[in-house]
Amino acid sequence: MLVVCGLLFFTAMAASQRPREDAVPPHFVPYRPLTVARSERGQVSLTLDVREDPRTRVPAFYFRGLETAPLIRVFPGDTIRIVLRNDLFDGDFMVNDVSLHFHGLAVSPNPPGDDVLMTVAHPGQAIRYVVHVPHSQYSGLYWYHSHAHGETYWQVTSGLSGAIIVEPPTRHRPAPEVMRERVLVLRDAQSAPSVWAVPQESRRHANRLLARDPRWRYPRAEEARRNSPCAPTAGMHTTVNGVPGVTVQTAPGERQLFRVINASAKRYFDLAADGQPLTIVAIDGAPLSTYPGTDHSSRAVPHFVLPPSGRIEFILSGGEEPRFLRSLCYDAGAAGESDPPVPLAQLRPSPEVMPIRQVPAAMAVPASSSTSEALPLPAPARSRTIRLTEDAHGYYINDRMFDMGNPPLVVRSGTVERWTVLNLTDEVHVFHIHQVHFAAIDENGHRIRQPYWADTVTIRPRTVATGGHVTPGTATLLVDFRDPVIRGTFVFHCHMLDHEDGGMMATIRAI
Ligand SMILES: [Cu+2]
Repeated sequence: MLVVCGLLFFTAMAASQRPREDAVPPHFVPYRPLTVARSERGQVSLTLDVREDPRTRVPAFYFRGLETAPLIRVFPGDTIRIVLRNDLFDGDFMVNDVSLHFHGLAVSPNPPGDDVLMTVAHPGQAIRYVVHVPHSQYSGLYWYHSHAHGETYWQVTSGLSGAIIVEPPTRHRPAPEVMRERVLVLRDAQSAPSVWAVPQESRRHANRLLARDPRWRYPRAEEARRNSPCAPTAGMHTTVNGVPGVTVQTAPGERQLFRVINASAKRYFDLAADGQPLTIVAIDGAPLSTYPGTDHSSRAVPHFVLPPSGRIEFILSGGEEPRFLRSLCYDAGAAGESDPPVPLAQLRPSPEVMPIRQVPAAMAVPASSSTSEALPLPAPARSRTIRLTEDAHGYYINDRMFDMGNPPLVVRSGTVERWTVLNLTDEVHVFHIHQVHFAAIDENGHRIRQPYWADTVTIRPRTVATGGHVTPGTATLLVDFRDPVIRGTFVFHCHMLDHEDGGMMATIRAI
C-alpha cells in the first residue's frame, strides 16, 4: 500500500482491473447524510444505547431512539461526552460487555477518557466517557467503536461503530476549497442466517473457539480461497452506510470530497474509481501536508488499499456518464481471507444538482492547521522490534498472547521511537496503536519516499523461498510519543479483530 501510494500515479491500471460483473447494482440507494451529533459551545453530549436489533439479533447502537450510530462532529479543543448504556442480554460472566475506543484521536488513555483496559459497561450498566479533543488534533476523519477484548470482532462486525469528524479550525489559512462532502462507512456485515447468528449465551464461547481453533475462524470457502483471493466469503457481505451501496448525485465535472472509513472487523478494501485517480488529501485523519517536509497537500493515485480501521479522504469528479467507486480484489496472503471486488458507490451526473455555494453541507477540504508540523522529527530515542506470529491456539506479539498481567512496553513521553514490525505468518496483519500516530518509512526493505502520518499500517505476509528461507513481511515506523497528554497505559494490536480477540494485542505505558 505504502509503496504504491508513494510511487504510482494514475495510469490505465484502475480501468484494466475493473471487474465487469457489477455494471448495474440493483440495490443501490440514494446517498443520505448520516445522523449528526454536533458540538456546540465547545462540547457535544450524547447517549448511545447498545441493544439487540430485534430483526438481525446482533448488537446495535441506538441514538435518540433510532437504530443509528451518529456522526460526531467536533472542532479541535472541544469535549466529547458520551453515556454508553449496555442493554444487552446478561448471560454468562462478562458476556456482552461493551466499551468505546476513540480511534485516531490524540487523547488521554486514562478514565474517563479513551481507556479500553479498565472501562467497560457490563449488561445493565451505563458508563460515562469524557474525551478532550486537543487543539492540535488534525482536522479529519476518525471513528469510535466497541473495544471489549474477546468481544471486539463480534461487536464491530455487528456494526458497533460510528464516524467522528474533527472540523477544520474556523480561522483557516490558506482558504480551503469548498466542496460537497460524502461520508462513507464501509463494513463487512454478516448475512443472516450465518454461523455468527449464534445464541447470545454461547457467543463468548463462540468467540473463544473462533480465536483459538482454526476450524472456527471467520467463515470462508476454503477450497475457493486456495484458487483465488477474490472469491466471495460465505456468510459475509459489504455495506455502505448500512445499505448495499449508494448513488451520489453530482453536477457534471463537480469535485466532491469523499471521506471513507473501513469500519470492517477484518475486510480490506482496495479503492479505485472508474476513469480517474483518487486525489488523496488525508489518511487516518491527518492531512498529507502535516508530515514534516511534505510539500504537497494532495496526491493522485490509481488505487489505495484501505485496511480495516483505516480512513482515507479523497476528491473525485463527476463525469458525463455514471462512474463507480469500487473496491478491487485484495490478496490478504495464502492464509488470509477473501476480499472480493465490490462496487461501493455510483457517481451519477444530474442537471438538478445545485451549485456548490448553495449547499449548506458543503465542507472544507482538511488541511494543515498548525505550523509546528514543519519542524523535522527528532532522532528516535530507541528502536524496538515487534514480532507478529500465530498458531492453532491463537495470535501473539513478541511470543505473548495478550494478558492484562503481561508487563507493558515502557516509553518516554516526549520522544519518537523507531519500531520494526515483523509479520512471520502467511496472512496480512494490521498494526494499530492507540493515542498516537506514526509514519511508516520503510516497507519490506523499500524506503517510502513520501511518508505520512497514520494510525494503521498493513504488514504483508512472510515469503518463503524454495530453499525454505523465510523472509518476514516488515514495516519500519517512526512512532510519535511527543504529545505530553499521552501518558498512561494503552494498547497496540492487530486490527483484524479476531486476531486481537485471539491475543494479538499488547500494552504500552508512556511515562
Ligand atoms: Cu492480525
